[in-house]
Amino acid sequence: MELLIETAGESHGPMLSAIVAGMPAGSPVSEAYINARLKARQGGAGASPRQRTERDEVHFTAGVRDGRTTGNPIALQIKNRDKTYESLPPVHTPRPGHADLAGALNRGITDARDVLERSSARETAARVAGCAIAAEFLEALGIHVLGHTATIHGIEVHGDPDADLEAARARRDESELHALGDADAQAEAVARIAEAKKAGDTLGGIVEVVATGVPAGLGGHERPATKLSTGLGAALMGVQAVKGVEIGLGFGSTTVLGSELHDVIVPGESGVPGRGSNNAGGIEGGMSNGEPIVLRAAMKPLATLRQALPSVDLRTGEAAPARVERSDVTAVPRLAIVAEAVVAFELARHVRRRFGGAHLDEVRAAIEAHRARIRDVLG
Ligand code: EPS
Repeated sequence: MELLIETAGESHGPMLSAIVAGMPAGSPVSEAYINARLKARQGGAGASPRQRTERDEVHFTAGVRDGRTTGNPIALQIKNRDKTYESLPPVHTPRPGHADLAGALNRGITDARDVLERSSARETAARVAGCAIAAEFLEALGIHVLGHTATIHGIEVHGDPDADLEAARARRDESELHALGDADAQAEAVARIAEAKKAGDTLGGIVEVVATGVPAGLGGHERPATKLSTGLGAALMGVQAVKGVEIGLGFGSTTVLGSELHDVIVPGESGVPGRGSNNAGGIEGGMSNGEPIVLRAAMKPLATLRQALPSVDLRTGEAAPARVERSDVTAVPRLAIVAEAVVAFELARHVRRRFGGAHLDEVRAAIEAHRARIRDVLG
């Protein structure tokens, strides 16, 4: 059973839509849960005034009844309040770093308006809503996923999540950076964002996503396409402005010895081995190994600067400053929410692939049977 999501919609069009297909019947779907995710996605230091205009709320038009999935494809909508698409001016001077120029070259056009309307991170509202359905499914199976901000422009605001990720989520949601680190570091990063705003500049950073309760053995080592790491990497790289992804120690693993890096295998409860550490980030050989999954995604500074960078008018080929569009100073705190959502969706996709099931209860029973078999064989 393949779980799929597609979104449609432009940043200033009338609405965003998503279709999610492949969910089992009987999985809880709460509008309050999804709207809380949408609200978190809109919040955070560095967001544009647009976020005060929009009040993102999900409306289901298919696949959900009485707070449960029916097993049919799910359709949802989020209305835009700023729906000025038709009257917005053409964009002939592409912004360096944005999709504008590459999109104009892709389509052979001199007005990038249609490109930037779709490449805008506004799309992530529909994606977060669709992915939240998968997150609720995972939670019903005891799998929890949390995204939080690790750094802003190099300032470390990382803090370790609580063992109970739901407690960490409450702490994360209280932080305007969506971070778990100490208050002084967070205050420094907030001040840095204010400085960048004053200077008409933008900032990047890193977010971390942690998943607990993931059954061991999701994914597969046999082919690149079966690897959990392939899917998770693609899910994160598919988010606007993400330029790099790490699993576990990631690039940091290149500067330590193998003897320091690899997580020793130790005797564990009921015969199933445990691990001495988790530098692998819960994934070995493209499969979940039963430890928490830990991923990081790097986001570049946003490409829309109030201090416009040099560009070219695509109609004349002459130098001209890039078009200035309203934008965020940084979207890193918001990426924490989006990254959490897409990771949850990808994990749910692998749960569906591995365990199938037409109803949530069937999926739950299949996971239990898998765990019982591992205990039987190794215990
Ligand atoms: C975005 C620019 C800003 C952001 C927008 C993404 O929009 P506007 O130009 O209308 O101010 O606020 O993000 C959202 C609206 C959203 O909901 O995420 C861009 O250029 O990508």
